[in-house]
Amino acid sequence: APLRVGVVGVGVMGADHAVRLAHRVAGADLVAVSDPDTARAAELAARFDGVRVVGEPLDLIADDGVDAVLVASPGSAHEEQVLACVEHGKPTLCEKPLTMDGESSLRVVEAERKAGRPLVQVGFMRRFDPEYAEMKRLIDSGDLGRILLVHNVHRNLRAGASFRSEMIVRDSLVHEVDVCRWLFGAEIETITVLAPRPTGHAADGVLDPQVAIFHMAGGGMATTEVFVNSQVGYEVRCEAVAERGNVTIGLGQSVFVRRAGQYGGRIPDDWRDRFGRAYDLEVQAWVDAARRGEVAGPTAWDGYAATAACTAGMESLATGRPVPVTMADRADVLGGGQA
Ligand code: ISE
Repeated sequence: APLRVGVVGVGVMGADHAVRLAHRVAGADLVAVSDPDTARAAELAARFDGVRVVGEPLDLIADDGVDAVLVASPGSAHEEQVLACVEHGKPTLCEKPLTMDGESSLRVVEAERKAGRPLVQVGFMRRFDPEYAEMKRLIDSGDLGRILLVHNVHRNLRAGASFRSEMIVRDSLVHEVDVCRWLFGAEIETITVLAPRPTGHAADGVLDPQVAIFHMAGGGMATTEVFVNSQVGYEVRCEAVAERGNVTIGLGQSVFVRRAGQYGGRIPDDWRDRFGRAYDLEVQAWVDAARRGEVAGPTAWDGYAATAACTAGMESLATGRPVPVTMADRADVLGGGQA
């Protein structure tokens, strides 16, 4: 039988995932949506056949007619909702960030461990992007030698006034945190987040752009520019430098147009466009794994490691100093081998 999926939170990403689940993902039925804004939830549900609106997110999670939950609410609601999913034994795909800080993410890891089986996948969709996946494959093949350094650029067209300096770390830089842990196969030991003078296009008091430096366990390093009010469009680039070669992704040059004395291509407005394929592959992989009682890709531990690094990153942004990332010992928490 298809996996009956409920979506919690129907903002930009929740609505996007609902369409994906209803029309593009095999082996899943979108059966219910929930949002504190019930009018918005009802509007979304009306676009599909047989999708219920459940007023309370926790009621949707507990609902016997829902087998699995996609959590796309604001990050501040994640801890309570994901813990409830784990308690009900429901496979969960939680949008990033897993929770608001390292300590609360560790509570999720521990709850899942007590449940005794993998239930939580974190929405780091870049791991499913064909370009990032090919970069990872090349690095892991060893053909280019050891990976030494990664350079990232992460720009958004613009951000709302509520998108404060810390969110640039917690909600945006968190993607590079995950990408670098994944590419290096190592944790971030120390993180530094600095800011040049802010753009005049950022809201008052918001430090945008920012520059982050990760020192990885084992000696690798990464630099990242995050600029959420770039005025240009959605640009995500990554260059991995290894001993005998380097790999660049995100140049976005697939369609190249020449006209009227100019040449160029399109820059997407936002992540739904640039990473549309990655989200499709991610949600399909989640559904396939959930039906087998497994998790595909980024685990609760990955979500924890990312929020722990971002918690240190937010402190660094405030103090201007490098901050060590403090994390629980993996073997202590997970009891050896388990991912
Ligand atoms: C947003 O939440 C995302 O996840 C996007 O990928 C990122 O580019 C953006 O800055 C975040 O706000």
